[in-house]
Amino acid sequence: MASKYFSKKSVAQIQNESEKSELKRSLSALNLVSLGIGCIIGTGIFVMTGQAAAQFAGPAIVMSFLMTGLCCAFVALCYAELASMLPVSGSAYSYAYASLGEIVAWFMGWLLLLEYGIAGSTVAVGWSGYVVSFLKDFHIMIPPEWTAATGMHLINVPGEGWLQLTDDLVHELASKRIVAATLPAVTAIFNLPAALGLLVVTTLLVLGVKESATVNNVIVFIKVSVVLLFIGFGIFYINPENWHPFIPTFVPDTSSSLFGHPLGYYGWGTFGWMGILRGASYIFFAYVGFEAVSTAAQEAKNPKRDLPIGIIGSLAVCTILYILVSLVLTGLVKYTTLNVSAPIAMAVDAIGLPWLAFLVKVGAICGLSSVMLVLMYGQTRIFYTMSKDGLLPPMFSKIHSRFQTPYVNTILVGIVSAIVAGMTPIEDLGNLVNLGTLMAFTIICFTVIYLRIKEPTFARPFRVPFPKVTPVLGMLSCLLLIAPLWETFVTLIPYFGLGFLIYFGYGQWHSKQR
Ligand code: ALA
Repeated sequence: MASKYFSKKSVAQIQNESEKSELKRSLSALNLVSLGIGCIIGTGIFVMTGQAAAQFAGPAIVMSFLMTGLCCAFVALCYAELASMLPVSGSAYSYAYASLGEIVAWFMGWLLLLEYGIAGSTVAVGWSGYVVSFLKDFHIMIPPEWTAATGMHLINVPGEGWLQLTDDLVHELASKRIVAATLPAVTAIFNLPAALGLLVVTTLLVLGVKESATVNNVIVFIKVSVVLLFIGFGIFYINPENWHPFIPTFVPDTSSSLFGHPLGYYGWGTFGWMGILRGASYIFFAYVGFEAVSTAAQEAKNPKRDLPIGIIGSLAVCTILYILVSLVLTGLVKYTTLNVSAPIAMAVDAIGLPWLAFLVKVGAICGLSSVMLVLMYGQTRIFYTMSKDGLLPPMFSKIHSRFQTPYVNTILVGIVSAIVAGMTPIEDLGNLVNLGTLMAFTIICFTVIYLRIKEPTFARPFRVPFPKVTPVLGMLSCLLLIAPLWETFVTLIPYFGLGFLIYFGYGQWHSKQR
């Protein structure tokens, strides 16, 4: 009885679908590495690094990056084995369908909605921060109440502009003899640039604009150049004093508590070793996307060899860049000042290099636009595949007669992501994405172990080294990073419930496989 929920696509069927693909095989190993970098470098490094340093880890955010990089390396090896074995698009969802069965595949698809759809909203919020800052350089001011998540309190700090009102900010102003209550304040209504950005991306996707390999290469070039410029110039302005203390400890100062809790306290994991773990869990977002390479399986010239190169290569490049950026960033300014919406540009401004700040903003805006496009594209294609399999209604695979794109699906995803981006703070969005992705990664590592036992003889052009250890370490490190997200997990229980309701109410009755 239960077995029907675990019906599987056979590996032969998956390979058959792959061979029937009409897509042109044009991507080389280098194109695949570039595709990976195109999706990886984004809001995580341009925005969240600063926030995580200011709130959780201080300069030791570098250690958080190392930790998360290691976790992703285990997972990347597992992904590489599956991608070389089952070179189909649709990534983790398809792998689950071929190995663990339909209900797990459905659950995976539901998790990927967090990884791709909500990640699209998260990147849009990061993008909005840089757009607002960029426009301000040209004296174009968007009313502040339309630049942040619904309900967020903002105050206008002389010389710095509109900042989120926090206890720390009030305290910092007080130390400069400025009383926060006397400054102009507003409550935000909606993050309009973020929502508009997503709607533009949605329109492009409906019209069938898909990032070509060449456009991707150009954008990756711009993005990586800006990051290298930041590292190359920044290194000469580092003040090693900013790295002390490297692992700050939180000392509650209840005497100066402002809103009923000690200043600078961000809950469990505020600084210290636990702060490094919480920071690692938060900046995990910066790594999200390395497995997007696997979605290009049907367009790779030599998928069995090049997919592993693409996945592992892009992850390696980004890990090195992230570690250098976080070292330089926390060396340029005191970590406590980094809790702003465009921290890298702010740090460069602070050391007196406005031209570099300008370039950073341009690079971030271009780079984040392409990440949004890739993530939203990925989301619509996952829904498309699920609908083709009968697990979602046919409207999700309805193709526009002229543009040849799944337009209903794209418009729906676009509108929902835009509303979510306009109303939700980046921290909450990031936590949702991280939790969903880490859960998906845990299943991926488990799938490798499962298939090694169930299909030991199947051809694996890329094999995970130390197969008894690597996937287990992958699962354990994902679970470790999930631990700080337990509150987000609790808030997601209704979401998971809804997912199963849709599967039992719709999916199981319409599944083509069954
Ligand atoms: N890793 C991507 C980013 O940081 C999703 O924006």
